[in-house]
Amino acid sequence: MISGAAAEGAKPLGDLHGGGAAFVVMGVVNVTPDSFSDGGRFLDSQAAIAHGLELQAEGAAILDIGGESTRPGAASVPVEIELARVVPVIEGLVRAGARAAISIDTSKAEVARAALHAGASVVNDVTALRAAPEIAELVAASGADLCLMHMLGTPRTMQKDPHYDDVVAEVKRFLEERMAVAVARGVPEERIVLDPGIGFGKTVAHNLELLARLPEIVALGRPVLIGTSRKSFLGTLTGRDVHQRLYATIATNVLAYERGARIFRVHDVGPLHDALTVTAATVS
Ligand code: HH2
Repeated sequence: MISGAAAEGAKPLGDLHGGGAAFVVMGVVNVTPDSFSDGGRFLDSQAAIAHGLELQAEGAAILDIGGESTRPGAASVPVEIELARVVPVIEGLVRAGARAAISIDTSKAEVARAALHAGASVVNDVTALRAAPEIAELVAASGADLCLMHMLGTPRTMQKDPHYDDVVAEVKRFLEERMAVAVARGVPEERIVLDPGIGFGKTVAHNLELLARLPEIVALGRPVLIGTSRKSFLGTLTGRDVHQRLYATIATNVLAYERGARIFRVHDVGPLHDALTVTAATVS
């Protein structure tokens, strides 16, 4: 039995589906030297902990801690290094009394296990259990939530000429299949969150089509998480560099809320929280 925060019976993220105006902002805490927008800024664990607490104060209800970049072309990180990056940050946030749920952004079972022990209550697996299917059993045993994301290929290959006949139908089918795998391995359906994986093996047109037809993914009946924050398709559309994409990030998240997404993974929590508060009050 895992003894982290998940074991204390955190409310399932699944409660968010179809639940009217509720939304959750997931703040990004990258403990990496090479993440595409904030690499190296929070590699020191004290800086990462302070950043997480700041994002919580700005309205993040989940803090997503990552120790391996998934940017296009990124190389994988040895397990000991990933553990050394993320575990002290999770422990520090727990010690500091963080109220936000802690999510571990990993595809490695060893990292998921250690993070759950340290107090994480969400596992965010961008490979949707393809890299380490045993993450499902760890999640099931701990009572944590599990985010399953679509990616075509791996970070190393995903942006090399991605092709789909119908991107939305294919992403939907993939998420349905991965959810069935998670449930077969013991994860309760109400603990599963789905993510179409914006930017993970997609052209600009694919990303836009997924956003436009998001209700087809929402129709799977699980809360949908969306991650557009600062991503390169926004740079292509606006001509802005990575640190000037906040307005574009807000536009896509407001649109995604209106089309049924309920969890929003962003770097700039305060502005997104304001934008989604007004959006939710308007459209509900
Ligand atoms: N995007 C990134 C990382 N993890 N997880 C989910 N569920 N959805 C996403 O869209 C998503 C994700 C990439 O963003 P970032 O963490 O800022 O960059 P990097 O992977 O370079 O660390």
